[in-house]
Amino acid sequence: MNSFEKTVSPRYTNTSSNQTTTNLPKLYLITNRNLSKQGEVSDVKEALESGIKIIQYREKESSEDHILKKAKELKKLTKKHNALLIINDHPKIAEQIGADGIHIGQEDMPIKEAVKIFSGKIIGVSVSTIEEAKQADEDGATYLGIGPIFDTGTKKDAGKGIGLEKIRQIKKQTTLPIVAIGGINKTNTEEVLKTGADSVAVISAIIGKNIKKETLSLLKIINQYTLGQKKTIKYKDIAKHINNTKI
Ligand code: TZP
Ligand code: MG
Repeated sequence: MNSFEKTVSPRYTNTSSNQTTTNLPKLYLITNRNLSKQGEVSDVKEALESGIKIIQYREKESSEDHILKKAKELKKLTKKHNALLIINDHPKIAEQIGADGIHIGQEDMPIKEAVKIFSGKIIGVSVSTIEEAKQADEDGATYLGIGPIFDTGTKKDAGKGIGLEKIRQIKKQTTLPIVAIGGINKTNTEEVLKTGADSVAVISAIIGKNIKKETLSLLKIINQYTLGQKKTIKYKDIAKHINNTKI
């Protein structure tokens, strides 16, 4: 296992038990320029300071120069906080700034091509059907973004929510880590996690709101759920969780 696999790869083989281990952070924040009140860089800085460990820079409207400049700033911040930075599309920019990975949709570059360019890095792929999920797994994706789970106003062309059952169905077909996305917020995070999703990705639950407050609320829900799932919890682990949650 190389240092990348140990620290950031969401899928690696645990050599002692020979089982696939998931270490994708459980709360995944995606930037959004339109909803942002203070700019994406400030949004990300506050979210990182509140404990978020994975950020996706997703920018659809700006020039490549602008995206490159912002991506560099975000990389500095995520590095400082020991968090992952994923770039939506823009493989060249992702490579140039040394991002931890890219996220691609069904209409973007072929997954196999991304695997060639980003070998050893994270390649997230958006899927909404079992067929797309199986194909992405076969082609070498490192995680699946499944959505939209619920209806969302943030991505206008996302279509209707596909529902929680779809996560359960896809989970039966793949061992890849699953990031659920679309309409996820404080009121439904727990039911999303109950499906077996490894991570929840959010935009409007955090962006455009009080970033620190909303991030901490979501992390608290996630930590409580995760603690509840553990069969044996050492006292030290509980103390660590409570400290991390800062509530
Ligand atoms: N992909 C599927 S739904 C979505 C994306 C990028 C938008 C999610 O935004 P929100 O505000 O968390 O529903
Ligand atoms: Mg895309």
